[in-house]
Parts: sequence; C-alpha cells; structure tokens
Amino acid sequence: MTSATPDATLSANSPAVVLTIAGSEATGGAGAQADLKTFQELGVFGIANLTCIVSFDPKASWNHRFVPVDQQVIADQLEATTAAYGPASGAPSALDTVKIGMLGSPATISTVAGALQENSFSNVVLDPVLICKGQEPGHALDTDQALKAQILPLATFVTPNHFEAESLSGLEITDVESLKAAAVRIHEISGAAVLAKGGVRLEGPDAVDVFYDGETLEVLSAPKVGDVAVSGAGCSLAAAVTAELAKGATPLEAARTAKDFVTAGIRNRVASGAPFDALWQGGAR
Ligand code: PXL
Repeated sequence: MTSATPDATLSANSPAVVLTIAGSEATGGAGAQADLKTFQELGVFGIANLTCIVSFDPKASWNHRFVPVDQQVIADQLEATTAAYGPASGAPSALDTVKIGMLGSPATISTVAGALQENSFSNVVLDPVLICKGQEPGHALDTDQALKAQILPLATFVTPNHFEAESLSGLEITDVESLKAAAVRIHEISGAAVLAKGGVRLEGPDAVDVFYDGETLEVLSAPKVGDVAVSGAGCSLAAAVTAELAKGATPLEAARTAKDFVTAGIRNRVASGAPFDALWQGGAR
C-alpha cells in the first residue's frame, strides 16, 4: 500500500479533521454518537475512537451498564487514527484537534494520556465526564483523581458541568458568582480555557454558563427550555467547541457558537422512554 502524499487539489474544499476519544452510549443520546452527529452538522470530518460501551438497563432504573474496551484495542484505534491523519501522516488536513469524552477507568486514562503526549495536538477539548446524569457522585474516585492528574493538565479547553466544576475547583457553586469563581479556579489549575456550565442546576429563568480563558470572563446565557436536563447536552457542547476550534474559531467564539448549537438542539429534542430526552443536533437547521 502506498502512503498518502499531500495533494494541493484536496485542500480547497476538504474539511477539518477531528477525533473524539469517547464511549458509546447505545441509545445515541450521548457519547461518541452525539459527538459524531455534532461534527457532521458543523461541517468537520469526525472520527471516533471508543473507550467503552454504555448500555442503560431499562429493567433496573436505567442504570449504566459499563463495559470498557480492551486497552490494547483503545491503543490500536489511536495508532490507526494518528497514523492516518496525525501530524506525521503527511495528510493535507492533519488531525490537530481532539475531544476527550468518557474514559471510565484509570487504565484508559493512562492509555489516552500517553497518546496525547505522543501527538502534540493544538486543541485538546476535555469534557471531564466524572458521572453521567442519574448516577451517584463519587462512585469512582480513583478514575476522577486520575483524570485530574493525567488528562486535565493536557487539556487546552475544558467544559465541566455543575458537579464537575465543584469537583475540579473544590468550590461550592450556588449562583453565577460562584460559577465564575469556579471557572477562574479551574483555569488556574489547568491553564485551559474553561466553559463551566450551570445548566438547569442554577436557579433562575436562564441556563447560564461561564467562559474564562485567563483574560476574558464572559457569562453566556439562554432561556431555559424546561427544568429537566437533556441527554447529550454536555457531549454536544464540547463536540461543537471542538468542531469550531478545528475550523479556526477562537475559544470564545467556539464557546458562543456551541452554546447556540446546544440551545437549538434542546429546543428540538427527541422524546425518549429513558429518563432523559435526547438533544437533536439538527435543531439549528
Ligand atoms: O453524558 C455523559 C456521557 C458521556 N459518554 C457516555 C455516556 C454518558 C452518559 O450517559 O454514556 C458514553
């Protein structure tokens, strides 16, 4: 097999290439499926390398049945993807932007941290999935600690929800002011741009998020659509940030576009028999 050589005729119309390293969520609301749909909708070429498979259990309160992908298989996927599209591949639109979703175990965190270190990507967007909606906080402290120690320092952009922002900052978040303080703290810890999400967890008529990158502190606000969380909102928000960064947006522009994308997707959500409806990535069409 011959290797790909740079081809100028490809460059004009060829999309940016982005990778999500994430879990499969079988019903298609969250995880890698939400990421790929978001990537397609925003006009980038999406790749998913799977870390785990989550299948909710309708016979047991929709609990999360979690199966990790074998470590060697995760490493193989990353090897194939970076060889095909990574900086060393010679591909004209090299893969430079990566999203990290659910990793799920300390072993997977080490495997993924190794791949991030080997391939200096310009943009590493971390959705620090500590727990999923409906799960109990603190069920996997070793995984949470490994994520903070090994992946957070490699992130350039991080999108914690209310619970994750409290966990990463060590601060209690009860209102917009404390959400701002948490975003600043998480930036200080990580050096990353931060989009901290209040979502439906903070009281008031608006779903409020806070962006902070060390210079600009901006409150992003949109009217709440109901008071119940929607599956895939966090994944799609981080995936939209990823797509926009890959297309050349600044972190603040990416955050604003992602917020609008998610708001439209929640307004046009898909009803589900699971406890949460699913965000529709085509909602802004
Ligand atoms: O929404 C967080 C999330 C991310 N990734 C996977 C999930 C979930 C929540 O269910 O299953 C694979």
